[in-house]
Amino acid sequence: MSTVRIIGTPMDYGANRRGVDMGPSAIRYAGLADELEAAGVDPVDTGDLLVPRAEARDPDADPPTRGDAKFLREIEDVCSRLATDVSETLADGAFPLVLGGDHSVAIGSLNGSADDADVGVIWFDAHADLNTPETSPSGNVHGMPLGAVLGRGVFGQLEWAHAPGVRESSIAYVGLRSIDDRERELVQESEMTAFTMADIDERGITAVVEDALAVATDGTDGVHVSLDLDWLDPKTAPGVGTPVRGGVTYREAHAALETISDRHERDDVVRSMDVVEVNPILDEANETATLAADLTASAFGKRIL
Ligand code: 4U7
Ligand code: MN
Ligand code: MN
Ligand code: MN
Repeated sequence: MSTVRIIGTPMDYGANRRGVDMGPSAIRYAGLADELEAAGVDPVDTGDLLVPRAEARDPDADPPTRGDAKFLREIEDVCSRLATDVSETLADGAFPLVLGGDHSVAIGSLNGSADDADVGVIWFDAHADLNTPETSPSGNVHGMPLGAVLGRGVFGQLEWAHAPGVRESSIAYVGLRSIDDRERELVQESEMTAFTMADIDERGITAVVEDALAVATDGTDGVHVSLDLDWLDPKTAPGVGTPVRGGVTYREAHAALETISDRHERDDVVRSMDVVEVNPILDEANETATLAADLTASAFGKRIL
């Protein structure tokens, strides 16, 4: 039975402090560990990384922004420790499952996962998250994790952010539907593969996820799955900070993660995962956290029969 190490990362600096720091508790409360056990894996919860309250910072210290990326120094501190935990988990032969937190936690997960390996990425998200401080319209780092690991813009000089083991050509987006004008050009000029909602409409979720798996496994040592809950339609997942209409349905989401776990059961391809952007403040009776726990269990092999 494989061991899944749950690493809570209650950080909301990247989403400009809006409540996603409560995501790990909410997902645990929704029964994640029991669901994983039912799926046939052995969950070990290592608790939460320490994420200092931004309010507790010395008010006389430098301002919380660096260039056009808010809280970048605080994010560096958390992501550096997360990267260490993720790479140690892999070295111990266990599977790192990171609970966010906002999507900037993926900078830590990916630096850890790709510490000593070439890693492909499947990015389930409404958004492209490819901004840099130079291009971001908001300054929020949760819109920049892929820009960071690819070392774009100023991130090229930040070793904690840039993950050279993640190659552009091994990244596949699934479900894109909200993209800034500048980001659209960046995606089009890049070597990444982008499956939009329109591709899912046309071809069906299973075919699209199989293609995404082909991209992320080609020439890599394994795949990192990053699940942003705003990938789903806000009617199904209301507890997210940046909802966008027209997302995948409950069934499509399950089918996608079941397709991932079917492939994983054959070839052992998935090496790390994060589940991010659950915002309990905006949720309805923990619905989105429950969905997050459920989808994660599907990714680890939970089935109806
Ligand atoms: B998420 C945005 F401008 N692109 O950069 C930005 F629209 O992790 C949104 O996918 C980012 O939830 C969304 O701030 C980040 C914006
Ligand atoms: Mn995201
Ligand atoms: Mn998103
Ligand atoms: Mn690095």
